[in-house]
Amino acid sequence: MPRFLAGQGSGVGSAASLATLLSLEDSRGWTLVIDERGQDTGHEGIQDKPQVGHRLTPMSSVLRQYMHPATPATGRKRMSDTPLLYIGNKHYSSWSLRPWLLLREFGVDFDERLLWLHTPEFADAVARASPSRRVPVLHHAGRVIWDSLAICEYVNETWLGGRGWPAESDLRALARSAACEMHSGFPALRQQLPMNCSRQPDAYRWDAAAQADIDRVQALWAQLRQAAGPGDFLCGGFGIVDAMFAPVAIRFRGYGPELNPVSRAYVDALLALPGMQAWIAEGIAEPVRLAKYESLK
Ligand SMILES: N[C@@H](CCC(=O)N[C@@H](CS)C(=O)NCC(=O)O)C(=O)O
Repeated sequence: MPRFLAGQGSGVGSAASLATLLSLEDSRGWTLVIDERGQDTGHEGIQDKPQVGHRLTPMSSVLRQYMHPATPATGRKRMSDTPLLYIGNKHYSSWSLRPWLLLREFGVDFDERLLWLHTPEFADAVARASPSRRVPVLHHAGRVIWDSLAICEYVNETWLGGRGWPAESDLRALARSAACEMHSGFPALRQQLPMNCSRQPDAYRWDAAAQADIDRVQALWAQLRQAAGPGDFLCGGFGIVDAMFAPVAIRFRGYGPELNPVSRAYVDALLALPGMQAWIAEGIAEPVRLAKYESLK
């Protein structure tokens, strides 16, 4: 399958010049794959705005196959009540994976629409679909729910009858704390070990801050596993807290940090989920690669 891997393009300094460049090139039938560098915005893996150094790559029919039609405007009622989840590239979008996996593992019927991150099409479509201009965002029954954790809570209330969290209140409090810590924390882990579905461990190493995040994740996992008793997942059976940590399993698989036996077993259990295997396979099959994440060696 052809692959669209961005190279080290010449720098384009500002968002304004980038927008001009993109619209010009887009009207000539090109799409882009961005090589981003620069400051992390604190968001998981994928950066907020292109920074410097990007190059445009011709769009092929292969990539067109993956492009989804224009999205309905925010607030416009869809004919179907089937929930519609907007996601980013499966290869990289760790935030998107979380609610997608929850829906999938609990067997909720849903439609998905993939918006290619860092394309002009993404900017247009996400502006219509999501008030935060980020994915994931869920449309259901005239409602728009954005942000991964809010979507998981909505899924839990609407389709899971509360099964997304442990029934026992002490364990539920722990699970919620861990899920929220994942949602708001671990910046060095997210920045230096971005999710990349096809990555294999190599000589690439991270700094002490990222290692401290890795250690903290493992301590958290051990605490929950000990509190929960039997079962493969953090609170026994799969739930929201596991969906929140699912991208970490892909990170650990791809970068190969040393893991204790409890963490190893948990990562293996997450990676063995049918939903995880499907997401990873579909991510690997995508025709887009972002050089920023592919060049971590
Ligand atoms: N806190 C949000 C973060 C969502 C987020 O940052 N999503 C990224 C993709 S993984 C995004 O949409 N970025 C927009 C962009 O790159 O332009 C959540 O939990 O859903």
